[in-house]
Amino acid sequence: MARDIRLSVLLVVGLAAAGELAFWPAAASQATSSRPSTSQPASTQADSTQPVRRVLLRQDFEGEKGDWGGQIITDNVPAGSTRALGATPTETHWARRASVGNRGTMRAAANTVLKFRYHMSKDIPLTIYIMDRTQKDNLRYDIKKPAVGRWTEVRLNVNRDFRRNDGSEGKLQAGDILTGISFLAGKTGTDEFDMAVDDVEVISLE
Ligand SMILES: [Ca+2]
Repeated sequence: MARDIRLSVLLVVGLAAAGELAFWPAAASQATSSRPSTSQPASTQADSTQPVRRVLLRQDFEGEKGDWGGQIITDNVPAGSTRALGATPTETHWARRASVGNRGTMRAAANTVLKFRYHMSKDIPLTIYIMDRTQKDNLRYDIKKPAVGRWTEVRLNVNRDFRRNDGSEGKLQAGDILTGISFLAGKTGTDEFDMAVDDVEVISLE
């Protein structure tokens, strides 16, 4: 009995190795034939569903005047840049604030990406607010442990990563109207440090 099983196993392995076993080549051919049959529609589909990329906001602070709040700095800026936006003290709550795009509006997509560079001189959490005018609340993201002493690039998916500032689980929805972006850190009267941002971009993918 055991010998029969061994022989059967050997037979199966032998036939399979020779490519003569009916179900194995069938499965293999199914696997290979499914590739060409699906690759064509898949690639067509991929082309037609390539997200449309729209730059909703791009600010490098290189121009003399722009839609921002803070103080232009020219020392210790990222490589390839001559100017960045330094955060300035606020009288209430936040020790430092820099803001961008307060006068315009942006329509969010299903995927709305925020990119920027920041520089912090101290290990103080960096909070980002994006005002969602449709939801009438700020959307918030916290960088709890920012890099200190070096320019660092951040890329966030606002729909996925940000939450409403009221503490609810509400998220950014496609079609929402966004306005200014604020970069905030520290507590007024307590924290002294330098913070700057550069190359702020909001991109919609839909
Ligand atoms: Ca710049």
